[in-house]
Amino acid sequence: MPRKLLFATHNSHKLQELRQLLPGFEVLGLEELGLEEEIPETGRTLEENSAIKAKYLAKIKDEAAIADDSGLEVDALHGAPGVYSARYAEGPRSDEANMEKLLQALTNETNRAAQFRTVISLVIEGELYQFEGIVRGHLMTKKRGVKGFGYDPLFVPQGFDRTFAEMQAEEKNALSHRGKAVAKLKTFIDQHPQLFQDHAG
Ligand code: ITT
Repeated sequence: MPRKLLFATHNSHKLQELRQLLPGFEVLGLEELGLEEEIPETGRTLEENSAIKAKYLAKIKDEAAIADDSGLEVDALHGAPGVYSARYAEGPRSDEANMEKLLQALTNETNRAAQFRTVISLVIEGELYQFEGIVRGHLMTKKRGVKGFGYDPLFVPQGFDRTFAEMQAEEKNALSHRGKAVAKLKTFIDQHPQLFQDHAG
């Protein structure tokens, strides 16, 4: 029987990526757990919001839980949109509007360097553990590709000439901020089997 892992997300793309990255686990998102409400992300950093989401779910379910808070940090914008990446553009949440706003903010900007950063939180037995993943790269001046989600059509990881949206999921996962953070989470799980036997088995 695969071990269950509760994941405090409403983002179906993140959920899909986590499932691919953690094949030995049955990863359950908020919808499947019958939790429709938005968890208030009142923190000012990825670390804070990631912890808020994992603690919220761990408390409600009285079980171990994980969360992912992530963002695109653009060098020329001093790290923006960062923690505000999901709602960068005004109005209803839209990847398209976010990308348009970003392209406008970078008009005539020659420094296109950026990174995706994620902080995965694990709350287990009342303790919080965090795992960070970063992928550096640069931003295109036009969208390319249709795979992935969020800002993927604009982001080319270092050493490549294709955007994340032009890559198969496996290729993105092998390079991505989320892939790197999950690799650290996996190492932690392997090093603490007793924690997972008791609480998520
Ligand atoms: P949950 O809080 O429910 O997990 P969310 O989409 O609101 O989902 P965040 O608050 O962490 O998640 O916002 C992250 C945003 O950063 C996300 O909506 C995308 O716009 C962007 N982002 C994060 N990871 C990305 C990735 O792998 N590819 C492209 N964009 C990404």
